[in-house]
Amino acid sequence: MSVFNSAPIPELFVSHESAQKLKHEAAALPSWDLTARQACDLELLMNGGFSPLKGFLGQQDYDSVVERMRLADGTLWPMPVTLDVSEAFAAGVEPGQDIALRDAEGVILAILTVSDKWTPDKPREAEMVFGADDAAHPAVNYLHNVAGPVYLGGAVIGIQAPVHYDFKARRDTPNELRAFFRKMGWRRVVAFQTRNPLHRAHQELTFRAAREAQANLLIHPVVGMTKPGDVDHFTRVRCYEAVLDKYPAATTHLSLLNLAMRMAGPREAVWHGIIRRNHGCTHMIVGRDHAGPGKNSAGQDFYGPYDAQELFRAHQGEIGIEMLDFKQMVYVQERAQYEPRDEVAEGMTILDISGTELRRRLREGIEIPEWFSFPEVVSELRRRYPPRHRQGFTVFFTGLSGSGKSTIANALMVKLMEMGGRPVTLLDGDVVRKHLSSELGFSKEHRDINIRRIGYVASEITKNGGIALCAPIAPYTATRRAVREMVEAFGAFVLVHVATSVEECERRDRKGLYKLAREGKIKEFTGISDPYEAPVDAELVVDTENVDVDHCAHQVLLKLEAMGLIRA
Ligand code: PPS
Repeated sequence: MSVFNSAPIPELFVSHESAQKLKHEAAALPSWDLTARQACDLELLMNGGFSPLKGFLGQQDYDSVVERMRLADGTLWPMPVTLDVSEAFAAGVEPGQDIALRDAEGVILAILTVSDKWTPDKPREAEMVFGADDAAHPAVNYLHNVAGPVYLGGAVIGIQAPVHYDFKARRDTPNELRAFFRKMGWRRVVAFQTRNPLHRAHQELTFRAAREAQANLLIHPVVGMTKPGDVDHFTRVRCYEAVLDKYPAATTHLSLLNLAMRMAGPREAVWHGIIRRNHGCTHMIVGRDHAGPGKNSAGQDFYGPYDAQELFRAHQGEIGIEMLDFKQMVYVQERAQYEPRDEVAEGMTILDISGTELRRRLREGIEIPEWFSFPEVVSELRRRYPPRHRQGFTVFFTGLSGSGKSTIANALMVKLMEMGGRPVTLLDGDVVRKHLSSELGFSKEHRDINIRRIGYVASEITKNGGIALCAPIAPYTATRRAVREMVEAFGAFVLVHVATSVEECERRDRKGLYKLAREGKIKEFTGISDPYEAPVDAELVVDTENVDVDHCAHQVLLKLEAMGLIRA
């Protein structure tokens, strides 16, 4: 174990000449536009990061990975790496056929020789791989609400690697890293996997690990996809660069890994180990709650804080890399240094700032102490996360037709404009259907497209520091959640449920639509002949019965004030 092997790892790319030829031939093949996650997976398949995989898993390997964490031939592999597609696309593809895999701009990156096509049992995949079929887990949510219903498996022929325009010099393939280690004479390398900015606790952890293993250090942050709501990778890389000169240059390297994380805790830790082995590392740090997905829908942790270390330990020999396990690092005030929580002497004062507390301090512009982080890192974070009253945000009203969403949203808009400071845009249901979604009807599919468009525009407005007020019906929980995720990447998302009952809406029937719906003249009418899933995650529920509009809008205003989004 942990024998340094600097020999190149097999890649799936064909020669430059073959690639040119194949590219022309592939243009005529059925082609699949890769999703962001699939593009990450394909990159690591092609460059050997996912070795020994030779392509997207076929059905037999998939079943075996899901069931027992191994490929069908018994090789340890903990994560299903599958190509999920739509039913419509799958219908036109049969095993034995080649398809072209294209990036978002249409560039052909690879050819997949389809060996298998099947409809996976997603609840089973969720239970077995992620530990619960609970949509509070980001990967389970992805599985059910983002991934297509059909999987294609087969060998990949690599034509070209996805192009990245950002931080080019900081990205290395497994073979580039192996060559670098060889050149530097590094025979022992400990990898530090991270999806967060580096604070002092992390630095101490990496110092201790390198010392313990007498190894060089590879800071290996994930820049592909991480947990929704994480600090974006642009900001993080600037933070990493800011602290790099606090490390000894001769024994430290920073390299970015374009992995799409699944937040699968223990299984993910094993996967990370295999990936780091492929990148030429001999050791890997596994800390507390490695690749943890947060709380489940009952408010409990999905995995125990040290489950990942246990599973890694049990498979260490096969992973081929040594684990350096650490308990949580905490700051001991009297000793003015970081120590693993279980080594702190009795009677000492432990200081710690959680991720949630850090976000609160940034949001509210409160001091972040020097013992916690480096001033350079804090200033990058402050640049990215100005206090809330200077950030953009979205207020998303949901409720039945005629519930009063638009009226309240209009009143709120005027009040916000009166206050000034940020531009306000109202994306009202009817207005959106006129300008953005005129071709859409009211089927579930069309409603979802409509809401995602609204979410996209709202997230852009939020990103650019404005206020977006949305007032569609938005009857489906999963779609509202998708919009929340889009917006929360850039600012606050305030869901307001205008909870007027269907009886009251029908009694008011301001547009005469309920009457038509009852008569069957309008089909798929929300609340009458189509579902409305009332939110359980609303920041505010307003009751419009016996309350005037002005008061409702004022309630929202008070909520925004309480959240620090506007100043009194
Ligand atoms: S959705 O589900 O969110 O996409 O709907 P939305 O775009 O908000 O709907 C906007 C208005 O369309 C009118 N309308 C219907 N609503 C529901 N079901 C059916 N079948 C339907 N047909 C037309 C309705 O007046 C909605 O207006 P609001 O502003 O909600 O009263």
